[in-house]
Amino acid sequence: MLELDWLGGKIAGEGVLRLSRKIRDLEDVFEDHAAWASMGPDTLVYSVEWTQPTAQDTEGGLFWGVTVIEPGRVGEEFFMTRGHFHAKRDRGEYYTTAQGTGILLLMDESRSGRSEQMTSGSLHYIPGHTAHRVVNTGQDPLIFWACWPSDAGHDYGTLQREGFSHRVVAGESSPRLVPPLQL
Ligand code: PAN
Ligand code: ZN
Repeated sequence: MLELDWLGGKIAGEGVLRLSRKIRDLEDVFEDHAAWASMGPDTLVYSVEWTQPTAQDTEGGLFWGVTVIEPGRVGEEFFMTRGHFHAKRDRGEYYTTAQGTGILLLMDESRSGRSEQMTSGSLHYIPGHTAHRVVNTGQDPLIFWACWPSDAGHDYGTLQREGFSHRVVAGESSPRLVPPLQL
């Protein structure tokens, strides 16, 4: 059995997998390349802990994980996850926010974008065929839990080539979507 630190964003127990993404791993993700290049390459942007109780690709299995996005910006753009479509496009996912404030960016395969506000207790259903990326717009870590099918897989290449439909940047008083989108 595993133990969750729900608000701290940690999973304790055997077989927990972990990864971290630093500034140096995210060169193609942020728009302002000069700002990206001026930052310490080892600056932590986000980390993920997750459990895979079945083998990857098991039809009908589920994985469970947590992501912690640090507060910060690259130029005007807030720290965020790389974002992806699922390799098996029809696979959906749940996200739920434990702590912090952010924006879930969603984009379908015809590049139509929408967004949902993330705040403690918010639950987000990500349908299949929908790219998803989380942006930390707050001053504290943004912690969210996720549950996704074992055979979903991650397609990062499509967004690497084509980018996301929208970006989230710091506005004068509140975060702003570019191009504008109803929050
Ligand atoms: C999440 C994400 C996690 C990190 O577990 O993988 O938040 O984001 P990136 O994978 O985009 O770097 C998920 O959506 N799994 O399917
Ligand atoms: Zn996903």
